Amino acid sequence: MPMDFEAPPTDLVTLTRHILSQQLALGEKATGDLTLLLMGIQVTSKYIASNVRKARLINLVGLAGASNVQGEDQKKLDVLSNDIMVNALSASGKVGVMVSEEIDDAIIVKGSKGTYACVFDPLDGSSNIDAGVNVGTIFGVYKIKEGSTGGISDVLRPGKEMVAAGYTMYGSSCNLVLTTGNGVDGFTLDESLGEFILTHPDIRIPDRGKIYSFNEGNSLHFYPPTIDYLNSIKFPANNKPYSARYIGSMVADVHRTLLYGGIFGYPDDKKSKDGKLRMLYEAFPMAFLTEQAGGAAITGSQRILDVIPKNIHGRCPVFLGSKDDVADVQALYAKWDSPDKRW
Ligand code: AHM
Ligand code: MG
Repeated sequence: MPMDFEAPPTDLVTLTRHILSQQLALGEKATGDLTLLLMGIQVTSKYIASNVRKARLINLVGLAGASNVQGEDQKKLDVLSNDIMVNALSASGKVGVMVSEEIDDAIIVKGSKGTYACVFDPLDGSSNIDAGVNVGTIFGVYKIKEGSTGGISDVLRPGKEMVAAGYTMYGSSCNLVLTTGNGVDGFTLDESLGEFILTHPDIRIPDRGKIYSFNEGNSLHFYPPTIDYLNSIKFPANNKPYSARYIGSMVADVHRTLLYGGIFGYPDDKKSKDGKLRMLYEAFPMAFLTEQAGGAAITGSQRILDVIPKNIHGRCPVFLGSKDDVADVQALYAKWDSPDKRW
């Protein structure tokens, strides 16, 4: 019988249902371990989201009084988010090795028979935390190689070997964006249900965008290809310059780039020879997501997912987004990298 009112949808696709359906599609090959690990990340995201939202009210703003391995002051929310992630992933029983931005050494989960390694930045965008501006959790997952006893070699691997990656953005809405190597899907937390609902199925990044997202305050230090690239989109021959949008939280800047297209960049420069962003838990997961959405992600000259990390907190330059925009950067790097032009 037809309804005479606008009924709410009765067939909600929750994140749990989505992950389970991907597991079922794999048939008997699937062990369910990745499903349980991702369930753990889902719960941590809700818990961190709740703390971020209340931070100002429950004395969670400000410094924790310690610094991390990169010498950065840790905020209270950095420390809390890290503890939430480490506890939940250890308890999942599916993780043998973890790397967190907030912890100097890799964490080997004692007695775990976990078959996955998880790398994460528990709360990225520290400079924005206390202003209530968007921050996020970034994560990547490797499958521990057969025969490995679970150690640092399980994470010192190129990003192209990740089996899953994603981020949760804590903003005006809480969004979890995930890839397991089969496209990218975005979910929005319905706080009344306590569930992430599929709101952005099969995210595809446009081939070319109109927005650029760089910290141009570092221009003094930029190398010639970055300067040439930025000039080419600010003073183009067609008189249609790109718009600038830069939040300073990678999760938020990449989220916008995935949805609207354009380019996000944190280049290497004369001051920071490898750029700022950490390979394992910032550059790789975001590069994996971007490629899965049909975009591209490079260091300037090289595909990010091909880079082999030398240490767990190593950094690399990042240019990611619409594939035609990224190709323009790569062409300038190739030109400046020729023997007579090298900076
Ligand atoms: P963090 O891990 O200490 O938060 O630093 C990473 C953040 C990224 O989210 C963002 O893209 C970048 O640092 C912004 O850096 P800057 O303030 O130099 O523009
Ligand atoms: Mg970070």
